[in-house]
Amino acid sequence: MMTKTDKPQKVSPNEGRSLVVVLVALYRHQNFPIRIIQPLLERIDGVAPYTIFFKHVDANTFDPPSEIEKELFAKTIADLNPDLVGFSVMSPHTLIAKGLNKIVRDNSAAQIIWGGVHPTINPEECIEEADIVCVGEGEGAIVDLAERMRDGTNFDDIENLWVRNGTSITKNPLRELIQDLDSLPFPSYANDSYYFINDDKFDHIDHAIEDRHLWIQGSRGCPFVCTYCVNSVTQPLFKDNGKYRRVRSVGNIVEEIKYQLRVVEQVKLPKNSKNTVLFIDEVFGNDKEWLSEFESVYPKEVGLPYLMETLPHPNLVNETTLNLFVNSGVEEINFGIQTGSDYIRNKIMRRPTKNKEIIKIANDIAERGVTLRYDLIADNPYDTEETLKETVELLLQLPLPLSFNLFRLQWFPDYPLTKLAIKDGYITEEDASIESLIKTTTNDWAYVPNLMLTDKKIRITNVIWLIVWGHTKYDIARFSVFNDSIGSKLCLYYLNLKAVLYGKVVGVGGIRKRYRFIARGMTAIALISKGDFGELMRQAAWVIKKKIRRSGTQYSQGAYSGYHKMTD
Ligand code: B12
Ligand SMILES: C[S@@+](CC[C@H](N)C(=O)[O-])C[C@H]1O[C@@H](n2cnc3c(N)ncnc32)[C@H](O)[C@@H]1O
Ligand code: SF4
Repeated sequence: MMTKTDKPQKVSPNEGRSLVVVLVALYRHQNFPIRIIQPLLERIDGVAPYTIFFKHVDANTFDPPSEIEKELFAKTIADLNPDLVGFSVMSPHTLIAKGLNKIVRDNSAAQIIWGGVHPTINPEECIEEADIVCVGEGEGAIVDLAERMRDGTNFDDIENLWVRNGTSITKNPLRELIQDLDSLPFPSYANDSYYFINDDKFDHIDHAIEDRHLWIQGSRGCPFVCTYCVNSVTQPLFKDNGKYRRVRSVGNIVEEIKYQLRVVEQVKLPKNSKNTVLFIDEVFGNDKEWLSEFESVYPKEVGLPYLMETLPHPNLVNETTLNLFVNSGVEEINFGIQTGSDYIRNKIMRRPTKNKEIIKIANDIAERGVTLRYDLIADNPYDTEETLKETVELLLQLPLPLSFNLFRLQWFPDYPLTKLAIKDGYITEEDASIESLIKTTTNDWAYVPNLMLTDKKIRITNVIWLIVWGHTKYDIARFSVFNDSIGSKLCLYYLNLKAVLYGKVVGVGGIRKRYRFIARGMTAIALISKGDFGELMRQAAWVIKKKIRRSGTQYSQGAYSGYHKMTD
C-alpha cells in the first residue's frame, strides 16, 4: 500500500481484466462521489478501475494546470490505456475538464463520461464535450455502463445517462434516488489504484487520509431550497424520484469511522492524527429519532468530538436537539446567517430563518460552550444601505467569540437566484458564465475589502469584514455606521482604510497569508530580541511539523474565515 513510484504501471490485457476505467477527480483530494464509485467498480468482475486525482487546492486559491501536470496526465492516460474515462465536474471546473478531455481524446480511444453537479444541471452543454453524461446519482448508472461495456452490449438505454451517438443524443429518464445509503460502499482511502498529480509531481500518496478531520457524509439532500444553492435546482429536478433527503443509519456511519481509523493505522500515521469527525451533511441530525440514537451510540462507539452544519431554525436547534448534540460530543456548529435582513433572507434567498431566532439559537449554543461558526454572504446586489446596516446590527448582537466564513455571492449557472438577478438587471449573462465563475469561486470566494470610497454599500461591507475578523471595537463600528455626524462619516472612511490595509496584509490572499515567511520572520525577530528561545523552538517545531503533515481543509481556520474573541 502507498508505494511511491514516478510513473503508473501499465495495465496489460492479459491480467484478465478487460475493461479499464479511469475516474478523474478535479482540484480536491476529498471527492466523495469518486471515492465511492471507485470501490463500486472494483466489485465488478472484469473491470479494472483507477482514479487520477488531478490537482488539489484549498479554497480561495486558483492554480491552473501547468504544462508538466498536463503532460503527467497525458502520460498516465496513455499508460493506463482506458476504455472509459469518467470526470466528476463542478461548474467552476468545466473549462479545466474540457482541457483534460482533449488530452484523453489525444492519448486514448476511451469513451468519456461526465458526472457531477454541473452535468446534472447542464447536460445539454456537457454532452457537447463528453460521449455520455450522467444526470444525478452516478453509482447505479456507471455500474450498468461498465458491465455493458465489458460485455460489449448496447448501453444507450441506461437510466440517468445521456448518450451521444454521432449527432443523435439519447436522453434516458431519471432513475429512483438511492433510498438506502447504507447499501453504498464507504468512500475509499489510500487505495493502491489512486494516482495523484499535483505541484508538478506524480505519486500514490493519499493526503486526504492525513487530514486531522475524519470526513463523513451521513446524508444526502437538504430539505431546504435556498435560491443560491444547488438544492433549489436538484430538489425539484428529482421530485418524482423518491425521497430527496436520505440519512444513513447510525451503525453504518460508526462502521465507516472505524474503517477510516483502520486506514490511519495501516498507513502508519500516529493514532491520534485524526482527532475530530467532520460531518459535511448540509443539515446534520434533522430527525430527532435518528439524533437520539446517535446520542446513545456515537459517544460509546467513537467518542471523538465532531463538527457539523445545520440551519438556525427552532425546529432544528432547540432545547431537546441541543442537549442531544452536546451529549453526543459536538464541538462546533456551523450555520448560515447569510444576511441580517429578514426580507432578503426569507424572500430573495427563500431561507426560512429570522434574526430573532438566529440570536436566540446562537446564545443557546454559546451558553453550552459549543463553538459557533457562521456563514455570511457579501456582494449581494439585493442589499441596500439599510439591509447592510441590519447585518451590522445583527452581528453586534451575537455572542462572542465570533467565527465566520464571509463569502461573496457566487452566480452559479441556472440557480434561481442567478436567474432572478439576470431578470432584475443586477447581473448579466456574462457575470453568470463559467468563465466568470472560475475566477469568483476561487480567488474571489471570500470577501476581501477594496477601497471604493464613493460607494457607501461597500464602505459598510468593509465594516462588516472588520467585525467578523475582529479588527474593530464594536462602539467604533456602531458609531461609524449608525451615526449621521461628520465625525461618524470620517470614522467610516478611517475604518475603510483600515479594512483595506488589514485586508491586504492579514486577510485572505493578503501578504501575511501569501508570504507566511514574512510574518514568521517578524515573530522570530521579536522572540530573539526578547530572548524567548523556548518559544522560538516551539514555534519552529510546529511549522516544520505542519509542513510535513500538509493537512489543511476547507473548514480549517484561515482559508476564508475570520475568528476573534474581542469583547465589546
Ligand atoms: C460536501 C461538499 C463539498 C466538500 C467535498 C467536495 C467533493 N468533491 O466531494 C468540500 C468541502 C471539499 C467542497 C468543496 C467545494 N465545493 Co462543495 N459541496 C459539497 C456539498 C455540500 C455536497 C456534495 C456531495 O458530496 N454530495 C453527495 C455526492 C455523492 O453527490 P454529488 O457530488 O452530486 O455526486 C453524485 C452525482 O453528481 C454523480 N457524480 C459525481 N461525480 C461523478 C463522476 C462520474 C464519472 C459519474 C458517472 C457520476 C458522478 O454521482 C454522485 C453520486 O451519486 C455540495 C452541495 C450538494 N448538495 O451537492 C456542495 C457543492 C457541490 N460545492 C460547491 C462548490 C462551489 C465547491 C467549491 C468550488 C467551493 C470553493 N470555492 O472552494 C469546492 C470545490 C472542491 C472540489 N474541487 O471538489 C457547489 C458546486 C456548484 C456547482 N454548480 O458546481 C455545491 C453544489 C454547493 C452550492 N453552493 O451549490 N464541497
Ligand atoms: C452547506 S451551506 C452551510 C450550512 C447550512 N446548510 C446552512 O445553509 O446554514 C454552506 C455555505 O456556503 C455558502 N454558499 C452557498 N452557496 C453560495 C453561493 N452561491 N454564493 C456564496 N456563498 C454560498 C453559504 O453561506 C452557505 O451557508
Ligand atoms: S439550508 Fe444550506 S444546504 Fe440547504 S439549501 Fe439552504 S444553503 Fe443549501
